[in-house]
Amino acid sequence: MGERSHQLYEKAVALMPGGVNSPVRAFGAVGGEPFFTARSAGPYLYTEDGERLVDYVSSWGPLILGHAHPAVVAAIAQAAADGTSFGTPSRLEVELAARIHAAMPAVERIRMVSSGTEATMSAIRLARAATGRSLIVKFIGCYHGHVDALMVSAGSGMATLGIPSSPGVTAAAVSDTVAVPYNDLAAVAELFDQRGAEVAAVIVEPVAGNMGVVPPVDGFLDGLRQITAAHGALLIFDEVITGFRVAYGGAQSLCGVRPDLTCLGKVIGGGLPVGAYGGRRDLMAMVAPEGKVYQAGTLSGNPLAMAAGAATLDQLALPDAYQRLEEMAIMLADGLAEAAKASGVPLTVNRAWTIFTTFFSRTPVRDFSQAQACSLETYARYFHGMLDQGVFVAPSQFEAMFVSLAHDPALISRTVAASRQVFARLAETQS
Ligand code: KE4
Repeated sequence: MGERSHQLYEKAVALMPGGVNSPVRAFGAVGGEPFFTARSAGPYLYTEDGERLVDYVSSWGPLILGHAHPAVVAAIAQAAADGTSFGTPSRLEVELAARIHAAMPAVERIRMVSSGTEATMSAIRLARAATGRSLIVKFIGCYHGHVDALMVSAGSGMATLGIPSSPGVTAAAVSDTVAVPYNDLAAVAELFDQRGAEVAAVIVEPVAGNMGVVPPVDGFLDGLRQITAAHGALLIFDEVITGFRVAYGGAQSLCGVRPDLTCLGKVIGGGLPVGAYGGRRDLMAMVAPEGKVYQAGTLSGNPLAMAAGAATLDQLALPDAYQRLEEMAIMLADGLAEAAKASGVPLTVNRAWTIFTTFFSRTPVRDFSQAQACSLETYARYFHGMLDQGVFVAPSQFEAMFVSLAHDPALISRTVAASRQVFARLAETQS
């Protein structure tokens, strides 16, 4: 990358681990030094070295309107002029909470926090308190933030006892966590046959986005709903990615399954730090100060973040927003698939409404073990090839591609055209 990014990277590495404030930004999965962004607008990132990149990472999901949307910037500016934080309740918190509740009837009441991690951490604490049980069931390859109890990397195959996926996460912290393969309802049923009475909750991404996009197979989510209800366990939908991304009402509005608790983040903050958890009225009544389940946050419900989130949702509520997003996602996903096919590069594309992933695999990808079998080396070459063409896709095979309302069909066409050269070069070096 350019000289200014390199100089900044040198300074950044001296000050911050990997020179970044979140690991995936360091390009570790694809190699090379990360570029530094100076500013962004619409569908573009502008690097410190004057390059303009078409952005399909979307700050990992939040920037569904594109960067620096005028309505969002104006809302933040107005909120800032009225004060950056009050430490008291504010109208803006009520306004965002009301929008989310109206969009997601299962979210009968809600608590704002400052990240998706806080949302899932709080939701599992609440589930354990509400059921008096300890066991949490998650899925291999699903990521719910860096909560100790959910940092479990389990082997493939049947139910696997929690194995810490990071140093510093103790065996004790994950001793009440079990991971099973995504889309494997039989594995869930078997686990519940053996230990159902111990399970506080199943937490699931209703569309997996952290192994790359892996949609739920037919009956998977309905099955989770039935099994958890039958055993008195709660069902938690982690919609930090899918909430207001795949539809205004999130994945739960599309799959027809009503979770007991929902975790949100990303889009609801419009690019500012916001997470939230919410759900059944009787469960949320257990959260302090009404109940005894303690959870708190200095900047929870921050007025600037609330304003950015509300302004974002108001744009998404406009007619045809999701139709446009899905049409562009289809155009891009199909275009990339056709470009790869024309060059003879094996590619499997998984799409769920407005999000998708291009897997460098000859076979279907329905769980993490199949995602791991992809050619990560080819993905890395694809990433750099696209970057050389001025297109920024996720610097990891295990992430989603995001379009925004700032993209348009002409830009998608140019991206597909650029990809043809990239796939052609991949094919040359492949043979
Ligand atoms: P945050 O704490 O990063 O706001 O949210 C954690 C989280 C929870 N649940 C799901 C389904 C998520 O995808 C995430 C965070 N996603 C990652 C990558 N997809 C964010 C990128 C990063 O870690 O820098």
